[in-house]
Amino acid sequence: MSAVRGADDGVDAVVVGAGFAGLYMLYKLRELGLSARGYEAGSGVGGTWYWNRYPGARCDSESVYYSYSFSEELQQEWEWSERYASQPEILHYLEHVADRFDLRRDIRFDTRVVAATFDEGGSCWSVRTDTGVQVRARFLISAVGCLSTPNVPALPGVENFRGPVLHTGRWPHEPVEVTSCRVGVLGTGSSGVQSIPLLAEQAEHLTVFQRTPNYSVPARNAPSDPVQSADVKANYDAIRERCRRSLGGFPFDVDPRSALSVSPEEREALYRGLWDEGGMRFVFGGFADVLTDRTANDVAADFVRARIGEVVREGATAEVLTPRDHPFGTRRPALDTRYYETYNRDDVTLVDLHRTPVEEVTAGGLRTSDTEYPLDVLVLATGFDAMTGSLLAMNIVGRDGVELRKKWSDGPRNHLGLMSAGFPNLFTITGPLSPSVFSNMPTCIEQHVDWIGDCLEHLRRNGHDLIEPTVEAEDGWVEHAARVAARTLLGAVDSWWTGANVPGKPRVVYPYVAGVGTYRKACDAAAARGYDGFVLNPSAPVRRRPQGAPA
Ligand code: NA7
Repeated sequence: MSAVRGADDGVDAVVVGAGFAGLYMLYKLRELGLSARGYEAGSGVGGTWYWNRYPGARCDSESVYYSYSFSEELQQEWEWSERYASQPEILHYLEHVADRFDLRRDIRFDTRVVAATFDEGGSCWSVRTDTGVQVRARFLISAVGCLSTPNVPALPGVENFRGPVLHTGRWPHEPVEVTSCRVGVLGTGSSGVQSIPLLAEQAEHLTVFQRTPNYSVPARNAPSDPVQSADVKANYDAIRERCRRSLGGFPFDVDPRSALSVSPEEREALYRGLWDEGGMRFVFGGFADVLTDRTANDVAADFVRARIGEVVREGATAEVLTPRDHPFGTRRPALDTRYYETYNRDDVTLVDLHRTPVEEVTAGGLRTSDTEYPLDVLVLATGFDAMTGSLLAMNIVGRDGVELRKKWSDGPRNHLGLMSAGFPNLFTITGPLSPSVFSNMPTCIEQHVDWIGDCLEHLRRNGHDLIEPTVEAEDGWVEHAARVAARTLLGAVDSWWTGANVPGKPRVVYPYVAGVGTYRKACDAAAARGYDGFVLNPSAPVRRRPQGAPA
């Protein structure tokens, strides 16, 4: 395997995106001796941590696990300052990684991939960018991230608003001064929950426009404890291995019992302990059936609801903030620092959009069905076209001129979340139908990059140029992922996990929810069996049923 023959500007691989996934992929390709070109729409590395600069932006995974494990030196030398790193610190970490491993020289910044077409004659990808560059590559590797295309709702009249309209996922790089401003925040997902307490402290008045109340768990952020950090570093191998075999990519797992098999006192004690520990331990460390049994789920949901009632002083406000329309954990729970306490402030107003929907944005504010709220700044914490938004925006065209967007018009179709039939040599790091956003992302990113690296090495050793899943394997995976999801409470709930937040988006459970450890075994098994479910070096399109043939 070598650079694409006959193409002056050919590289072995194009990697799209320079966040956690893209950086490690570039490192891996260099390690394999393959030439690579990275394209990144931002002016620097960082991906989601480059764009999400809103006040309070912070990781919901503890820093010591939300980090790379591929380099022992890196994980030993890097010191995190807090239990959960803030956006600037994670960005600094990724900049350090790019410099430490000299990755920037392979990346073209301020460059967005706008088209990628598989060239059957040349058995390679022809990739076009918005800067007019055309490059040919044997492999096309998407590292575009799961949460990178902002979901901007069509708000009537928004073009008339006199002040700035800021999406949390495209926050300005220069400081935003809101001290003497009336600020409105639309959205109470993780971005809203993180930014609202800080905006409330800064703004003259904050109005929060909430459609669906979210469950939020205290993060219990704190400065890093040097003794704990040293202990983690001394035991990193075992900790990382535990993450890789776990449900959520963390070094802790669910309690294997049913919530209903223990006494109310024992349940309360378990949840109280997890609540006091804070963060993802509460989300991923509860009883095994919390996401599969509605009654078991009520135990966790009631526990959180009771905490909201304890913190928020005004009863009517507490009720509006209390989620009752969906089970706990079926939408991504937020982690917070003083979120519910913020509603006890005199300079914060909560508007229930379920009761009084948005009618329009005016020049001076936002008008709901009963009131116009005067605003100087409007913050859209309205989320993302998650998991497929950025991937499909690349206009990927595979064999026979088939567009990925069309092929996936009823939902993503791929094998193991990694490759789609008819799109040879296209790999999707943390693609839909892989655990991705249902886990600690770096754990899954490293697993995918390692799997892809091993696969490329296997192709080279065996003299293959192409790899592509069979339609049968893909059908099997899509069906399996749907079956696993159907055993949970997730599918019935509107969320960005089910694509319900973007009008017209196909409605499926996008992440693979059987767990990180289970998923890893499936990927490892396919590789160990000589890439079972894939065809290597296919000279012709992989078997398709002839039209009209019996199914
Ligand atoms: P989310 O979790 O998708 O939250 C978006 C929020 O914006 C949510 O409260 C939505 O209400 C609200 N929203 C979206 N569109 C509208 C309109 N048109 N009107 C009113 N409210 C609206 O995105 P985040 O950025 O907070 O978090 C994304 C992930 O990033 C997060 O889970 C972490 O993994 C990191 P809705 O719930 O749809 O009623």
